[in-house]
Amino acid sequence: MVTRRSTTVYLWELAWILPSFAIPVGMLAALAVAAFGAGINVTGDQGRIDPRRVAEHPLFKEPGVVEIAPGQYEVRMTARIWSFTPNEIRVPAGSTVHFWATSQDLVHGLLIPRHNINVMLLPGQISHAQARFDTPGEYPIICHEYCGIAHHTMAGKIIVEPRR
Ligand SMILES: [Cu+2]
Repeated sequence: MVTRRSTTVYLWELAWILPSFAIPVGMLAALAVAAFGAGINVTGDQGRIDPRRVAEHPLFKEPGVVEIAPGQYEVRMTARIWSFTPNEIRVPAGSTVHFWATSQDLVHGLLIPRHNINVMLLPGQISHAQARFDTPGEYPIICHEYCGIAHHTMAGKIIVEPRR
């Protein structure tokens, strides 16, 4: 007598097993695209400093914009109620800007719309993020962590000048 083996069970198993492989593989691919393709990165542990002595730290002694290499700029930024220092940044189009920022008092945010900058600024925690500015124009720098009564006034701007 020949016993017929039904394949139905295997098909159902496959129907569950395949997505259980495909979903994590798809998520891993999305992560790789976000990290390496779109340049989305999370800030790592760039170090902690005493928030009361931010002004003494070599990185934040003189907040401002420094050209570190051709087309590469470093912004050393401090945040406090309710302002960013510097609050106006000028770079030529095509620049990569490395932001080093920290907060001197409470939790602030550093958000630059249409760019991959979305950082929480914690008191005494050094944050780092970088973005490329290719299109000339004016981009707002926004504090997007509620930081008190005048939170809505806490803003700055990045002016991307046409390439000379
Ligand atoms: Cu703020």
